[in-house]
Amino acid sequence: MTEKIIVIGANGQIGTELVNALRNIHGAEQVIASDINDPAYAIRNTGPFEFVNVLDKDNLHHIFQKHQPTQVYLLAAILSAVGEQRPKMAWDLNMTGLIHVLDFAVEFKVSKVFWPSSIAVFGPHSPQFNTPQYCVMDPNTVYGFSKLAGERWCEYYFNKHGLDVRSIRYPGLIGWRANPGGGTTDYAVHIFHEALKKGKYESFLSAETALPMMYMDDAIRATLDLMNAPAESLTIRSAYNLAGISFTPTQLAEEIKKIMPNFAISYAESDPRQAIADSWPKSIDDSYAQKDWGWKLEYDLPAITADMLTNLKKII
Ligand code: VAH
Repeated sequence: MTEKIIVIGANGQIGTELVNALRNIHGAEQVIASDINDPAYAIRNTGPFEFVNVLDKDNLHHIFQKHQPTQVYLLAAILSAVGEQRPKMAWDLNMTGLIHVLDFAVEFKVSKVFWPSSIAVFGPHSPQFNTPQYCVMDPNTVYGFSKLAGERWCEYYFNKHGLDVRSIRYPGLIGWRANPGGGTTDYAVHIFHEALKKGKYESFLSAETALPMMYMDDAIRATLDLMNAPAESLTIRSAYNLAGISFTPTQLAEEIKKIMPNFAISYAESDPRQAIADSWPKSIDDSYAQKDWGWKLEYDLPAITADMLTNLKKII
């Protein structure tokens, strides 16, 4: 069957990479990039584009009516740090936007929907190490509990409406093709840009703040592996834990110094994102993803560091 895929939030860190990956697989014309803003440079003139505001039901309904999508990827969201500055806007976009898309996916019989969750669904009382798929989840950021509630909605639409919606609890994502947008893990991308531009970087997270991270190439492959898995093999309809690799700003700086010996890292006195990071797990158990759809990580910290510096050097 010829797929017709809509990516909503195509300008974002994940969206731009997903649009390119999906266009390489299905052909540019089969993948409609959409966003509330003009197309980002990374996807401009590479295929069809629509303006979409997930909070405008008429606009969204028109796009579903016009394109009759077979798959929808909803990536539009406000992330953890910005979400604490604009809590009501974050809740509205992350929650109401999701429900609009779930409803239209049912109405237009979309065969598969993808929606990103995050390790931000865990909180201060969740196990901090090797955090399991099922445990206490008391997220204390609007972003975190909007993702937790979103997981509940996804599982509800699967059970009540038979909608094949799939999701992943992404760790922090690191990539060179598009910048992150207002998260707590953004330091792990900014550090590479600053290392190449200035030879130094002031981290807004403290030296020993360990967080689960993942290279974007792994994250995109995981997303497509999950979406291509046979429905009957999936035992999780909230969102799959995905571990990535855990490291601290110090460990990342040490890895950069192996390639750029003069690079220097310093640490900000205090930053509101530190409390968010401290509420998140330090490492994740992703055995369900390994069992259900054969997940296997490829990029470790040395590979991430080498690939980021090699590619950013060409565009900075
Ligand atoms: C954030 N990049 O920092 C996102 C992510 C696990 C973190 O969800 O908000």
